Amino acid sequence: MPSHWRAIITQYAFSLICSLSVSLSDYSDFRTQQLQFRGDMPVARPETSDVRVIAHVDMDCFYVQVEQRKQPELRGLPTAVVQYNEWQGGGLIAVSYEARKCGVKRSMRGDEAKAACPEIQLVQVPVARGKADLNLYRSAGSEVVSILAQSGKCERASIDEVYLDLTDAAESMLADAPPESLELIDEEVLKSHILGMSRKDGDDFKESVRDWICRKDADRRDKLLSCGIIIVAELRKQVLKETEFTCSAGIAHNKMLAKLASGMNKPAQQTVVPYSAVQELLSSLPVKKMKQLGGKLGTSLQTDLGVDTVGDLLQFSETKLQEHYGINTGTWLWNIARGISGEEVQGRLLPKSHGSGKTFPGPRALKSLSTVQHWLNQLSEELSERLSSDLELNKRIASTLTLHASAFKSRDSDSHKKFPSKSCPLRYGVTKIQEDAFNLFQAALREYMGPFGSKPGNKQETWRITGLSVSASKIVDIPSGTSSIMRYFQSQSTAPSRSADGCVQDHVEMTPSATEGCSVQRSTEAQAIIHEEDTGVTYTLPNFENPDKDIDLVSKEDVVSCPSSEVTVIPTQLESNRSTQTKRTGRKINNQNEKNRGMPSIVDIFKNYNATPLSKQETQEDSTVSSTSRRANFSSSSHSNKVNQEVEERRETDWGYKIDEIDQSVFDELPAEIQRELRSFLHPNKRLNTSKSKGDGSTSSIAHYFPPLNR
Ligand code: TTP
Repeated sequence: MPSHWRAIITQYAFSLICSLSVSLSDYSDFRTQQLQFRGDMPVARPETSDVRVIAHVDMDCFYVQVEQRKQPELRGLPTAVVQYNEWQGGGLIAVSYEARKCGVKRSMRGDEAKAACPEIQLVQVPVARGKADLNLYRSAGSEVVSILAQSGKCERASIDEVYLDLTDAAESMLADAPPESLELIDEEVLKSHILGMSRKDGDDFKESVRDWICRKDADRRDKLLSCGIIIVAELRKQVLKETEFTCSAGIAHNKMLAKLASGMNKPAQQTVVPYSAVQELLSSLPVKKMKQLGGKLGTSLQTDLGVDTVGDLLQFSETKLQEHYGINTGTWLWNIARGISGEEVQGRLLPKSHGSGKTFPGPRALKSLSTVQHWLNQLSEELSERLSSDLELNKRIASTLTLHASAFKSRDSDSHKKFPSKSCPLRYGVTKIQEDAFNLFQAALREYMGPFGSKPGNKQETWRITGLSVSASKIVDIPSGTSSIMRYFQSQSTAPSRSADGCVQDHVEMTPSATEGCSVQRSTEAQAIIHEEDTGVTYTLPNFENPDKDIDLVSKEDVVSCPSSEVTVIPTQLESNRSTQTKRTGRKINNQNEKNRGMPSIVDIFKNYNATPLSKQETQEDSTVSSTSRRANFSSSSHSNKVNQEVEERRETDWGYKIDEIDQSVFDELPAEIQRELRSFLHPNKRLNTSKSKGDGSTSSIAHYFPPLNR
């Protein structure tokens, strides 16, 4: 085999074994993959000794602004965006500031809002597949991100929120054109709210701001913050000019403080937290308002330690807090009481995960497996569409599928029992996602109902589903050089079709066979789901999250957070059933029907590969070029390049880590020369997973997926 082909194949094998391992190894690597449980307890991260300048930018009444841009005649009028739902005029999800002045709140339904403000304009969220379609808002959010990302390291935190690390930009400004040297300070800068700024009676507000910003005797931290104020004001103006959207911002020395500040003066304003104002800010801040203290941890602080405000934590030593909450969380609490947070702005412009959800409140609660399946199919379709577009546009793939639901029982002896969340390896293709989502649901339902809950004939206990969502997480970039995988996916038909070997059953069995065909992982931390009806948004509320703003944060992110580390794989009989079953069907994957249903075989990928043969070195150079041009697309600024370089580095780490998860038995069945090539990719210090072959008498399917090229 020519060396350039080997190099190409090696790259494919490398990426496919890591990412598409569901089809290649019949889930075997997932069986050996033990993901670590990470609870939702906050963890202290060391704060750098260098002064940082961080901004949190939050769009004002975002969905309303998007709708007003579409219909300019609505500008200036009290307006609200309502969900797709006829009941009582639909629930409000975004309310303009004009409507807020009339007493309209997000918690209201359309009819209530009209009663409070008869002139209110209600705009319905766009609808697709019988549920809210948020694409319009997502792409509007992306427009904003692309502007903000030019200024420094940028982290998209939700559909309408962004963190920026402006340290480099502020330092450059301080070196080249410090505020005190500026003759003209923009009006937008002068409108900034600077916490703790002293102002003598009668002093003009803007003059006081100017004095604060231009103080010659200010310390370096405040000088950098002043530069941040000027930069953010300029960015907000640019966002307004280019997108017609207003936004508010918080500017501080860390993410935590910047986020707290951004909501303090809305709309279209910015708030600054100098070091000197931190204690005062925190002393009056109710613990529950602090990110990560909205849930059980905050409640425990209130009830067990009598802490009402974040500042109250100052009375406890670090050791005392560690005794109560463990070393990490204890230190984190000690730190936040002092406004210390080492959390860094991640250079991430794309969402961490994708989710699609819907609620079924009151009489619309789902009560049969067939209706659940119907809705899961819709949600899975939307999810699949977004995964395909992420793959196509961003060359990213997700590897974990998670099902969340909220439910209640008709005769509930255990009313607080949450419907468990379930995850499994994600298989691309609409039908696969639909099948897996439904299987996850059935597994979760069995657990929720308990051993006697839904025995056939047991009419006493029935269930109702009030919310459903599916999400895809553990998203990673495809390593460069795998362009034909993209081509393969593009050539795939995504038309859903009923699976011949599907595991869908329209009843709940209390035996494991109900989920045959699914490898089920149990989410160790059940996540509460709070949905807005029909918004298509799933609001996950991990324990200890702030139920107010943090729900927003997660929900707006379109993200159902399911980091791998929160999921524990529990190898079950079901998984080996799955392995066996998939092995049986593995050989068929080459036929057209199978192809249309989801995961490609590696053979098909090779068939579609038309690249001009290159030497191994050339291949690598080519990869570099492609990743460079991808970087160039993000931003031309050198800072951005640095950001993306970090992303590239992280990507390599991601894949390096995954290599360790390759099942030895899968590896053994690769052709010897490919094995050699693959080995050369492996980190010398890391070894392959040495778990034994499955021992069920069957051979792994990899050989069938991986015939010689000249076949
Ligand atoms: P938020 O930023 O929480 O609110 P907002 O932008 O509407 O208003 P504010 O000026 O106070 O920040 O949410 C951003 C968008 O997310 C919001 O416009 C609509 C959507 N959203 C929901 O769909 N459901 C919700 O429960 C929340 C909180 C937001």
